[in-house]
Amino acid sequence: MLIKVKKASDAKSSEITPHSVYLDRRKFLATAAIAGAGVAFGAIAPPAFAAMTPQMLPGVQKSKWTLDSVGEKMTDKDPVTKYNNFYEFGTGKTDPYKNATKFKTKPWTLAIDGAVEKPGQYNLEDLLKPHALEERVYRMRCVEAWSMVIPWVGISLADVVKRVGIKSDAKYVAFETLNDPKQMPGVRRPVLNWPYKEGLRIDEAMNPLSLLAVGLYGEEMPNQNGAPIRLVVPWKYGFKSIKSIVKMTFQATMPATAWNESAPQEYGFYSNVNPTVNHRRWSQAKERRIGDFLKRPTKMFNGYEEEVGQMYAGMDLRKLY
Ligand SMILES: Nc1nc2c(c(=O)[nH]1)N[C@H]1C(S)=C(S)[C@@H](COP(=O)(O)O)O[C@H]1N2
Ligand SMILES: [Mo]
Repeated sequence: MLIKVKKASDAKSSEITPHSVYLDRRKFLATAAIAGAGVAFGAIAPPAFAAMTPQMLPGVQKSKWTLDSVGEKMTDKDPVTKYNNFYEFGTGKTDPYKNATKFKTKPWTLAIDGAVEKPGQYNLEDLLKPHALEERVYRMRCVEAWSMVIPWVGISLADVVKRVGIKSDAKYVAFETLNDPKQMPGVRRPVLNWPYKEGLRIDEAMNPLSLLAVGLYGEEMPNQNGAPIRLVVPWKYGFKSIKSIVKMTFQATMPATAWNESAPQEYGFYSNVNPTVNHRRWSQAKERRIGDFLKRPTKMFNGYEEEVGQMYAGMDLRKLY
C-alpha cells in the first residue's frame, strides 16, 4: 500500500511528485470495492466528461499475446480509460479523463533522430501505414502497486527501429512526450522536469514484447491513455510506458528519465517489476488488480520472465533498480 510521509497540505508544490502524491486509503478501498462489485467505474466521473464515440481500428490482427495466454480476466474498459496516470493532464487519477478531451492528436509528427540511418520528422500515419496492427493482451503493473490486464493495439517497436535503421553506436533509445502548456494544464506547474522523458536499452527496445500502442479494446487510443502513440513495456513499472510520444532519439549514452530526475533514490533507469526489491517507501511484493478486492503476489518481471529475463542475466537488480 502507498505510504504517505507527509500530508499533501504540508508539502510545498515543488515536493509534490507524481508517485508520492497523497492517495486517500479509504477512497482507494471504496473504489476497489465498487469495481469488485461490478459497478461501472463511470460512476466516479460526471457524464459531462463522457468522450465522443471511439473509432474502431480496422484490420487489427491477433497476436500470440491473447487473453488465453495471459490466463486472467480482462480489466473492464471503464477503469482502464478513467483511472490513469498522465501528469500532463493533472495528478488525480480521473484528471486525464476529464482534462484531455480536447487534446489534438491529428496530425501528429514523430521526430526520430540520433544514431539512425533515416532520421526525420515522420508523419505518424505514414510511419504506421506499412505495418499491420496487432492486438496484444498484456498485464500492466504500476509502481503504485495497482495493476490491470489491457488489450493494446499497436506495432512492435522493433519494426519501427528496423525501418529507420539504427547505427552501431545506438545503445539506448530516449523518448519524449509532447510538452504543450496550451493543451496540457499539468505542465504549467513544475511537478516533473517536463517534457516527460523515458528510455530503454537497445536490446529492451528490440525485445518482441516492446510495443508502440495506438489503441486499446480494438479502438483508437483514448487521449488519456497516451494518444496517438505510446510505449508499452509490460515487464517494467507503468511509468516506463511513456505516452503521447513526439520524439525518439537513438544514442550511445543512457538517457535521462523524468522519474529518475525527480527522485533518483526511488526510480532507477531499469524499473523492472521486481517483487523482491521494495520501493523506498512501500513494498512491491503484492499488487491490487483493479476490480479485485484482495491483493495478489507480484511476479518477477510482471510474469514475463521467460521473455525478458535473459537480458538481465548477471546484473545486480538491487543496484540496477
Ligand atoms: N507522458 C506521460 N507518460 C506516462 C505517465 C505520465 O504521467 N506522463 N504516467 C505513467 C504511469 S506512472 C503509468 S502507471 C502509465 C499509466 O498508463 P494508463 O493510464 O494507460 O494505464 O502511464 C505512464 N506514462
Ligand atoms: Mo505508474
